[in-house]
Amino acid sequence: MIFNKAIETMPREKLAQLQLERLQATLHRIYKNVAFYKQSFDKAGIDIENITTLEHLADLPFTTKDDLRKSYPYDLFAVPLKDIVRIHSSSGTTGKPIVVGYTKNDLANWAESTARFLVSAGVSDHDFIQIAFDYGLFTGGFGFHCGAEHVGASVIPASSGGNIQKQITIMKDYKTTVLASTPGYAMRIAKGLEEMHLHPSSLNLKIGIFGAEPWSEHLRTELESKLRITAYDTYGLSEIMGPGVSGECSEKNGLHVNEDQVIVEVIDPATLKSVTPGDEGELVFTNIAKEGCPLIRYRTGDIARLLPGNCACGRTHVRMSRVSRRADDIIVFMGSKIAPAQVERILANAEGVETQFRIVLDNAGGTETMEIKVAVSDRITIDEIKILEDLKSNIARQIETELGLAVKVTLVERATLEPRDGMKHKQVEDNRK
Ligand code: DLL
Repeated sequence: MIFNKAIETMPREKLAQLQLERLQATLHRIYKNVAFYKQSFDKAGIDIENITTLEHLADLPFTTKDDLRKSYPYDLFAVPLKDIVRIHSSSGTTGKPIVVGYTKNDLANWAESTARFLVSAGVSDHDFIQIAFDYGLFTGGFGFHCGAEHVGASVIPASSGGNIQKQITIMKDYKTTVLASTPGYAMRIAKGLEEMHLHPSSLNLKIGIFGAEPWSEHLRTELESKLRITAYDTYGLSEIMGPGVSGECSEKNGLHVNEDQVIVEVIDPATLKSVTPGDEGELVFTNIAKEGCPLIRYRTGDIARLLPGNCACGRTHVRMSRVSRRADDIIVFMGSKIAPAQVERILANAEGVETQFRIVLDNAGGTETMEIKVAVSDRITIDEIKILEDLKSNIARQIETELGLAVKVTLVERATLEPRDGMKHKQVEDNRK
């Protein structure tokens, strides 16, 4: 099934024309209403009247996460605040979160965007969809909630708090047919079923919509077999829309990008030039239908590629591969995205420790764990036990308060934190399988 046939199967030429018209309208609005973009275009010597083809998009400057942080909270909004009807945000990597605002039209477009991917995964108004993405400032819960209502499915806004047993009981009693969550959370549900001695066939589940963090074909196979479902990948980011940017169809061979909402480019993060079509690089998105805070050429930090050729499902919108990795050092732990710089900032304010540290991630035993090894200051000797215990609990408390994560803190001597061969980022040791 295709939710919006006219848009999703639009001939490429017509789609390009629609994109150009929407791009031009967006550029005019932001040049007039957003001081950041006026300054940025003026500085780059851009006359937006000269953006007359889609190729000209490459002449425009990029927008970065840093630009969003500096504009905290509302400086990138392109409409008066009275027209903003919803605000979401995503945790910042250096303290300040980024904030996004939606107008009524933006919410309608967002619901339509996620609805398309639900329908392309086979969800209909006969389904019971349990949304186990977090509801709150994070876009996952509300993004899929509105899309699922738009489809007419019966929505169970379970969120991801609370314990897994409760989640499973709801799933069983309410006869849930679709689970929307992070793949990591779905794995916890699979493990919970085993612990509760419940066979997946005692549930009514048939579809899983998973995203918000990187996952693999291997994990897909595992989830499909453990939960007896067909699992689909769905991608998005708060800055651009939240979920609804791209999602898989029944072919499960790449994620269709909602190209009437965004223009996607893939660039080489080193040269900032477009890669050869089909090559891997950093995804860059431009909002062309957003009123609240449209972004131009936003650098996502996500590495993927665009797939050539047509899709057998009939949709004409381009497909992207899974996100293979991030260009930066952001790590995903239990559904939260953390930059090592956040830990560094907390340590910089802590007494008695250096700012050298290592984040050690593991999932031995099926549960993800994070340990933070911190170098003790030379001023404290490693056998001053009481002081060390206080230090550890202060840091752990600070991390829990600021990042919302329960972690184990271990104090070590600085020399033990020298990076070892094969470590991708010197501050992170990821032993997760
Ligand atoms: O994760 C929005 C979302 C919610 C997407 C629910 C899908 C489902 P943020 O918290 O801003 O927003 O995080 C965005 O998460 O830049 C990617 O690095 C990563 N990400 C999101 N989806 C995927 C995916 C939401 N399917 C960041 N595969 C993005 C790999 C993903 N990484």
